[in-house]
Amino acid sequence: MSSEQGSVAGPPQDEYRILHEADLRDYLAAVPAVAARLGGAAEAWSIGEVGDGNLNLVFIVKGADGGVAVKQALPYVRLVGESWPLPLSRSHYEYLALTHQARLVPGLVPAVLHHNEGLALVVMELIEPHIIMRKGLIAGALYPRFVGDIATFMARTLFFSSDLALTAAKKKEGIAAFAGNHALCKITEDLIFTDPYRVAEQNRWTQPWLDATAAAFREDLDLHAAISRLKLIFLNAPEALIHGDLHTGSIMVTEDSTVVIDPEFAFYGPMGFDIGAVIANLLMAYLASAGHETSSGARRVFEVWLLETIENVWTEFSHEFLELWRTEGHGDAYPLTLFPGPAGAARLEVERQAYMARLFGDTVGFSAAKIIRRILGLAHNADFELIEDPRQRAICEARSLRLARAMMLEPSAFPTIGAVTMAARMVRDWLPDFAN
Ligand code: SR1
Ligand code: MG
Repeated sequence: MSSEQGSVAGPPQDEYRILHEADLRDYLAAVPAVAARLGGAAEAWSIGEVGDGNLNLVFIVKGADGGVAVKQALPYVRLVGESWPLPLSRSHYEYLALTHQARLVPGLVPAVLHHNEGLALVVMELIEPHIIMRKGLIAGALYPRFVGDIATFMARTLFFSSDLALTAAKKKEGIAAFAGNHALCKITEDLIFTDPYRVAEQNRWTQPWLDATAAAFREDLDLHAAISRLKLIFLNAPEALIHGDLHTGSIMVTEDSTVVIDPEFAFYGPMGFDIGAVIANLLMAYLASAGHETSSGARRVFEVWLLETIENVWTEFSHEFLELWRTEGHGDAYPLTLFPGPAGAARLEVERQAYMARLFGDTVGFSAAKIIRRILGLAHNADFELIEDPRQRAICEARSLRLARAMMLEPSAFPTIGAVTMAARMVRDWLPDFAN
């Protein structure tokens, strides 16, 4: 029995075991903060395992007065099984990231009610009536709050963990605190930056239609150089504490609320990896949309909204990030003493714009990498997978690969987010050879 079950966090507690329903009920009943939130008799609580992600168990528990979500890390990759072990410590990093984010963007992440290191368990408030954003996008739903919320989430979490806001000492302490999460980084390094470009047992794609494209990606040395440059940035650029897996399956939404979940891949890495993840997943939702329409043009309003959303994500993020830099840029980078007077202020502003242009370039590259991995690598996404007709699915995927390949190989053709959405609009009507 835990000595600290009433606290949100404490030292390593119970010895690890996979919790099943009865076990979980007894465990939660002994955590006062959780039992109070659920209310009523523990025997009457409903408990259901709802995890549909690739790695963990997720339980929804409901009582007379309220509900909680319980996430427990498994000692292996759920998607693959026990043959692929994975450290339980990811739960520790998820807890660290969630509590850090809660300070910076309260309301945009779930509140942590309890954490048990030994059990690799985090109990959070139940986010209701939200749904996973990816499911909403597949259904063609519009989310008017999303842009403002995700722009704020990214601007504040990235800025306040960067050298623009922190002293060098604080920044290095942050890097050290997350440095042990390297097994999760390695998943990204392999599944996103390496495997889709080589023969790898776990790769898969929509056959036979994408066979030739997959082979071409495995042989394209320019592409291999481009993805390797991006991999080096991922390995080598601890710019900020990033979420690390910010796809639309890690975002819960209603029309008027957004909550970002699942930061177990968090570490100090390149900011463009998070921004690129959001943009990539919106681009895939856009290019998958044709596969979900019941008649030609039936989802046009949704698709127009998606393209506007993609543009606004970058525009609002960059606006908010720059405002933070101008007003709260007290970190050790760009010391204000080096930029005195009006001439100094003007020169620093030029530098800020150059910084954002470089960050946008990273974002475009990472966005492309995120698209390619979902079509040629191990872990696919439901946007495409739920297109029933495999040939139609392959058409949507081929369009996405064509766009992603151009974004990765010709960054100078994508100097603005408008250039990205324009290219997406053009490729939406392109037909691959196998479709003719
Ligand atoms: C084996 S894990 C595959 C993917 O699931 C997670 O959500 C990450 O995106 C990871 O790359
Ligand atoms: Mg996840």
